[in-house]
Amino acid sequence: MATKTKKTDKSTPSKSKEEKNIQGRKKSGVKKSQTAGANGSAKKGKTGVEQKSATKTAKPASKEAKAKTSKKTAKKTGAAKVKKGEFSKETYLQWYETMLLIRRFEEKTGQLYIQQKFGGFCHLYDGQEALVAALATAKREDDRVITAYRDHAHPIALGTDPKYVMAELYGKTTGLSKGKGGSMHMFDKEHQLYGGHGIVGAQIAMGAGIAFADKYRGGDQVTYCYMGDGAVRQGILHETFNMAMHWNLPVIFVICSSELRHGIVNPLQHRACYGVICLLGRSFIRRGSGFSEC
Ligand SMILES: Cc1ncc(C[n+]2csc(CCOP(=O)(O)OP(=O)(O)O)c2C)c(N)n1
Ligand SMILES: [Mg+2]
Repeated sequence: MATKTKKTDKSTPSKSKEEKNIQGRKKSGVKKSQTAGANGSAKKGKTGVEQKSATKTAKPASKEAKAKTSKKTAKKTGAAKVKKGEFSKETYLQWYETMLLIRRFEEKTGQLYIQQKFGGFCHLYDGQEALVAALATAKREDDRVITAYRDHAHPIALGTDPKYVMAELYGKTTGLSKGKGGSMHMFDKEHQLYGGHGIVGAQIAMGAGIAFADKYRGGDQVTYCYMGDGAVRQGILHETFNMAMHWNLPVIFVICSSELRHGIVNPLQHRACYGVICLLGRSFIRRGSGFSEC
């Protein structure tokens, strides 16, 4: 991300809407996880597409020189298109890279599971990769993430080396949860991933609890709480939404259907289901509260 060219270089990715939003809550500078890509390139010190553009555009220069480099950069990266759209080309590439990494990882995981190389459960996330890839971009380094049992993709999107996820599947001590959790219980302290939970809906209340703790301590972190559409029918969701609304908790509930996998969605059923979820969500929108639909 090109943060230093904010005033002069309007065509650089730094102007894109999502990056502005990310920086809105930031206390100082752009953090590593947002600049270097969500696929672990920050951790490994690789030069991600965003890093490249940042180094190219961050050089101090005169106004004329800056204008020239901005045109050149725009030509090379296609950043000029950002003016019309909301996201930069770099961001799209970053998302694609993350989605592809997750898909390839899960394809291999599925094969190994069928070959009975590891035991326990194995829930895949294919078809839902875009969700974690996009939200990993929005997430600040210290924001929290909690999800259900379909959780291989989350640590990968957050920047964990996939080998630690695979080690967890194999029950190795080098795994994310020291081999004690397996497929459904991926935890990653470094990336603020609070699991991986097997009980449908359990993470809903825990997500709100984490958000409450942050608010209570005076922090400005946000908790991303993922759930499947089936979890919406759990009673705890209603209790949690109610409390989150009243206490104005910094928690984002992300609901996604695993039926998106392989495009097996029945459009009518799908629409009906999401219609109900939207109505339910709307009933918790209160004036002055942070609740809103998207
Ligand atoms: C409290 C509870 N009830 C039932 C189950 C059994 N169960 C496992 S997966 C599942 C479906 C959950 O659907 P959804 O939340 O939409 O997640 P998806 O698998 O579609 O991602 C159920 C009912 C469970 N794990 N926990
Ligand atoms: Mg579902």
